[in-house]
Amino acid sequence: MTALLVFLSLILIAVIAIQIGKVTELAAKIRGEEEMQEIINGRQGIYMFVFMIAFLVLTAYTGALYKNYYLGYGPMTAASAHGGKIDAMFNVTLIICGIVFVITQILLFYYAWKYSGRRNAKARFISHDNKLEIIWTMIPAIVMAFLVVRGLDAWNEIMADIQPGEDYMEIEATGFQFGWALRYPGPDGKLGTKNFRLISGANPLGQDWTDEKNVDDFHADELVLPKGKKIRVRITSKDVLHNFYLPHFRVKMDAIPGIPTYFVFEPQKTNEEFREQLRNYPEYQVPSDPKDPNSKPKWEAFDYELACAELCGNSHFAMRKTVRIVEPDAYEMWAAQQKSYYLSNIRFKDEDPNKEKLFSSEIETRKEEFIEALDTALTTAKKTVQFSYVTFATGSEKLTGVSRYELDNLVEAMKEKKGLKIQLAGHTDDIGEDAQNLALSQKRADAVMKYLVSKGVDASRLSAKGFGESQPVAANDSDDNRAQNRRTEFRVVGQ
Ligand SMILES: [Cu+2]
Repeated sequence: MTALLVFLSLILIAVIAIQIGKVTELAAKIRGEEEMQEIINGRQGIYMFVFMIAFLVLTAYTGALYKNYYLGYGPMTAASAHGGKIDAMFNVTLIICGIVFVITQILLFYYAWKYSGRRNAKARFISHDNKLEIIWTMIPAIVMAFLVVRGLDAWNEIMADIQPGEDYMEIEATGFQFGWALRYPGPDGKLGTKNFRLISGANPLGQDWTDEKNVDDFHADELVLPKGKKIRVRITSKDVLHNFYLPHFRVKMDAIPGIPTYFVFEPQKTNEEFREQLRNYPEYQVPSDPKDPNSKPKWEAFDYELACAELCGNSHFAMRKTVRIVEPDAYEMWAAQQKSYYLSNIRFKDEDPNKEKLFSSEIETRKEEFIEALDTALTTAKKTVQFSYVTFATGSEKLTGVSRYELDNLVEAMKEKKGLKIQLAGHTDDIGEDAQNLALSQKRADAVMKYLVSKGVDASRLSAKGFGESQPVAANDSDDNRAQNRRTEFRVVGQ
């Protein structure tokens, strides 16, 4: 129905326009062409003038109407240290261009009205005027120089890298189709090295696991940062061009495959503080979900966002991520809960190049574990300690490289407690011949004893016995249980 009405209106307007044209033509014939032309010129001059006023008034009106949605004004005041500078720069440019814009529009339409075609009027012709040339070259040149110098100054300040000795935190954002992989440096504060040749299903960023700085690096699903700390974001891409964009912080930088870029900024308002900033404006008091009038108001549902500002493919929108700026304590708590990617996904798996060695942090925690277990054996009725990390090559008595760390803890304890005497015991699961298992467990217990002796423990304080499959700690009915039964232990026989 509406469509029909619109269609009919359009036809009506067209008919009216044609009729007016015919009437004007007729009137022109009656009055004479030239006289008629002059009347039309005058009328069009007035239309020009009316259009100018309507246009400028509406421009100013819409500008004022939507001011609370623009970055840089009222609720959208920047949330970073450098953001205010960028906003101020934009404002100065906007004011200068705005003044020029209004003046030129007024002159354009005013002249169209004032000098609308008249009989006998003659145009003044100026072939050249030095003064005029100088004026309209100098003024823009001075204004441009002012804007450029100011802009360069701000650019150098905002794009400056971290200075030596400055306190900062570095994170890494890798863009891919379609998402961001965020990597944090972990407790050591350093991001590990990467190599694109190492990228695989298990190693999505190509981290080099032989670099110890990678051991504690963790990957995060959301961008969480502490307030008031300088953040250096290392920005890269795995496939096409992306763009790391944090609108509320005025951070925007291309993510380019093969060329790492960076951006340094300092968040100054937590999400909570920014919500308070939005709260005072009516635009943010409407329901956040337009379909549900009972949903939280917009200001309360607000979260900062990380977006990709490069149209990088058909699911480009899916690169949006929530950003949380929190107080430094809350950040520390969050970071402490994050799990190292390497330790939880790679450590001791096939792709781990460090299977044969332990990192200092692991040596320390395992030592603590061992001391506690030994302490329990010495002070309670439970006299047996099971080695948690002593393992052998499959089917043989050859100790694996990492076994030595736990055995060294035992060596140290034996040297400290002079009266300590122990019996080493080997156990297997039920797979294979009984006699063979018994022999293998004896050989394994002997191998451990040999190692301890080689480290200077007196052989008289040691004995070794293989129990084969005779003393299982779990039913041999699953792979996990069998693994529990394959074990090496020692029993305190004197202290
Ligand atoms: Cu993208």
